Amino acid sequence: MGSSLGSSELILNPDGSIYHLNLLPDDIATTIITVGDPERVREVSKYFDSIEIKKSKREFVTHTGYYSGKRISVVSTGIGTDNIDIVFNELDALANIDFQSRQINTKKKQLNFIRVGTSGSLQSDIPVDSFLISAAGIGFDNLLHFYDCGHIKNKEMEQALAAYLNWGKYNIHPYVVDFNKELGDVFVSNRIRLGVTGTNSGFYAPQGRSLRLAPVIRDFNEKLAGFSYGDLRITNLEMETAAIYGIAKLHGHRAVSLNAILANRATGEFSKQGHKAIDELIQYTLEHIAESHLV
Ligand code: R1P
Repeated sequence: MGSSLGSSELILNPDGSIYHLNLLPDDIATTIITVGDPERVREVSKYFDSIEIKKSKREFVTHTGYYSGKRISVVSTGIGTDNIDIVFNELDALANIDFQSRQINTKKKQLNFIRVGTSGSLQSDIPVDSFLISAAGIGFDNLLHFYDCGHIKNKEMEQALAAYLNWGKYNIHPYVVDFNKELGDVFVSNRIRLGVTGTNSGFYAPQGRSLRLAPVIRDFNEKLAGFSYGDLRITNLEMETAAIYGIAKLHGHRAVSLNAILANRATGEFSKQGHKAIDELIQYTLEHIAESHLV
């Protein structure tokens, strides 16, 4: 028997639920859709045939139900990789830690994570309202640097990118983690393109935006758009994907990120029908889960 996790390590609420997500182990399905916006949870679960669980705390809203005979959870993460650390560690704890004994289960359960999010493209040929699967996530934030993660990264792409950007002087050391290809293949069609997604720790200067404050790296987006790695290029920016890929892979789970492109940063355009694009991506995601091997 291993040692049990202390009460400030595995924090449980008085009802036995996990600290931030407010969930019990049986509340989650094996297939979990994550969305940034808490309001988007009901935009997903409105398509379920039935909903059995509705729970929330802070920005973390969870609905679990059935779609086409498959049990699915949808969980909101809020914005940013700091929240991803909380949500994905707690979802893993729900699946792989016994809350009574506070011990890690010997038999590990693998979860499937599908992010359904919004994003801005870096190239003019990736139009607003189009869909994109992230084959890899590039983390410009710090989260993965706090974990022993050398074995799960795409070190080749990481080194090529570091040499190309040469941004060490800004203290930016991007990490690269690939999607789970088997899970990604579930969502491949001629409706959705494959890309590489940059994940940053902010929305304005960290994505090359300037209102009253100018970014230190003035050609941030152009520089990223100019990187190529084999057939791949950095296609879009958002705020969660690389961390999701990293924390999921470290725990042995499978993850894929699906993006509705709302902004085109090269042309300066922003979607006039963003809600419709997200709704179509939600329906696309659910239909592909229904037709897939996912249980
Ligand atoms: C910023 O507006 C938010 O939108 C994108 C970014 O990743 C960030 O979370 O995704 P969501 O629409 O899924 O939240």
